[in-house]
Amino acid sequence: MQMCFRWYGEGNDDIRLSDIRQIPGVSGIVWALHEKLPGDVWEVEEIARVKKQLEPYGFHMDVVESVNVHDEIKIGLPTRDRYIDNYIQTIRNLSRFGVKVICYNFMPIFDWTRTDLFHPVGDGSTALYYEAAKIHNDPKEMAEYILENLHGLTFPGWEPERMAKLDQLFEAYRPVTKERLWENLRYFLERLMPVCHECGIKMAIHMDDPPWDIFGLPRLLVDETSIGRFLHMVDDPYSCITLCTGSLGANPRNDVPAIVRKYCDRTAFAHIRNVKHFPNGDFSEASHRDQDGDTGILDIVKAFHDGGFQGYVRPDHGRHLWNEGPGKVRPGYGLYDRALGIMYLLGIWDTLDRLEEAK
Ligand code: DNO
Repeated sequence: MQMCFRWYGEGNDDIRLSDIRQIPGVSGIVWALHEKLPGDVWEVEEIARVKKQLEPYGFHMDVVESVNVHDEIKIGLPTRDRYIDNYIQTIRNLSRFGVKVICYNFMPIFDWTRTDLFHPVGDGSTALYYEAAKIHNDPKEMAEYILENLHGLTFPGWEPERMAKLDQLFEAYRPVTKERLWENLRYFLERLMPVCHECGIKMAIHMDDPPWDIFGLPRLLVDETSIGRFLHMVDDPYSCITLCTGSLGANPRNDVPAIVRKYCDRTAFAHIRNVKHFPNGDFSEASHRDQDGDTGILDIVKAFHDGGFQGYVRPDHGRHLWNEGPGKVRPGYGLYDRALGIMYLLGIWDTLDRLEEAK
């Protein structure tokens, strides 16, 4: 397991690389060119700039999250090939810098979806929260709320340019049934695989968050069966998953440790976080500590350890602690709780290593 930390880039993240350097065990930065729109080519000079920023701290840049997929690819329009060619060029450019994994998603219109970005947890901290009843309402209202609370920060999947065209986007996705979306995903991946082999880069799809359809939009990667379908559909060692425990764990019926055991060998990247469920279908994000949520963090880490997981991992969202209030922190991506999460995950991992040595 190689521990990483997500960073949004110079001028786009209040957390400094020198802060991250002080968290024990972090070897790499999970990065992206956040100013790029889906469909743009990431140019060599732009990637080189990030490399130069990371180098003094000794961080690797093996994992990119995310090179976002253009809507025309997801919708399956005839013009998609142009954007797929751009994606391929980006893969080639990234490979010149030793990138090994691209985390991406295939969620229509919205990326992760929450109804409250600063919900009180009960201990003085706040966390991302999903109130099931609110999701039946107007998607525009939700998008406006989220953009307002990002306080001008860019968040992949929530590009203001795209959000301004929500009506058109919903219209364009109207013919895209779940089956067509699967088909469009297959088309995209099959075109990418030869270049992924050539460049040594794995495409690692992120789970859909939350793992069910929202606002009538289909979502694909939601449980053990759908992950199996995905891996079988393009059965290639370069088509992998980003196993996000919190996304899958939002559905209490998902046995996340069992899913880890089953698909560990095709997991290139793991996002580990904890979720607490409420009986009415709401959920809140929680600290990484096992008993603070319902996801089964101890069993999940044990499952990765038993599977000999060599891939990349990052703590996922954290709560907002201490001085990390609205306007002062990127929702879900504060410094402190993610650092605490890392120490918890590494504590479990190191103990399991020691127990194995003693056998
Ligand atoms: C949420 C993240 C996702 C993820 C994308 C990958 O915080 O886990 O936004 O980065 O879905 O494309």
